[in-house]
Amino acid sequence: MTKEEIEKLRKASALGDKCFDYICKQIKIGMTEIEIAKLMDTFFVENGASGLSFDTIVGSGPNSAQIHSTPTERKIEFGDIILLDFGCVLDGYCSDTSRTIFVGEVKEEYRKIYEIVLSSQIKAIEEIRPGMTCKEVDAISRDYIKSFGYDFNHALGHGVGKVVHEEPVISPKREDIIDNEMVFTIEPGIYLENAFGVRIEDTVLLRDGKVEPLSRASKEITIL
Ligand SMILES: [Mn+2]
Repeated sequence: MTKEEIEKLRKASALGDKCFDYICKQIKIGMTEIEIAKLMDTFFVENGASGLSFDTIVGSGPNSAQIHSTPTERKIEFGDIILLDFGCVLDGYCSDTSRTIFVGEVKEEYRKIYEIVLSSQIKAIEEIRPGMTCKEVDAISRDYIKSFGYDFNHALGHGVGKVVHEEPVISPKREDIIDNEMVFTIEPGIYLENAFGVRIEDTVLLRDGKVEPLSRASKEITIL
């Protein structure tokens, strides 16, 4: 990526951060997933985005266990977990961020899984270096998650640019080398079928040998 492209990606991610802050203030018990997704989509467009990187995901309660759920008429309840995966296109460049939040309280089982996913994501952010293969990068988060007896059925990440899913694909099957000036996502998750799921995703820049997150929305446990 060129400096100019990186700045555009940074701005797109920053708009994603603002959308997250906005929606956290808007979500109320009784709202549907579709209503929440529409509010996010409208926020993006009203704040300069030309469109969305992909269809916004709002998965609440058991719907959070689906990797890519489509928003439904399910109403938000007290004690819910909500998985949000959202991105906009700003000045021709995409953002892609996921956060998992809680309504009213955090059940102990949710907190436990959240902390494993978050630690696995931070571990990748801290340990990724240029010259690693995609497989090695993927393994940083995945091996950590596996050490608790879980796994996830998707790649750890993907490149982001003018299109939301670009090379490199950071999966256990890929031997491509990652390098400085690359922008990609780090998005580990744990999904417990028919129960709930957690994914935490940042779009990051690899520069000067280290990972710098472009998306900076809070990853502290967020209880609405
Ligand atoms: Mn993604």
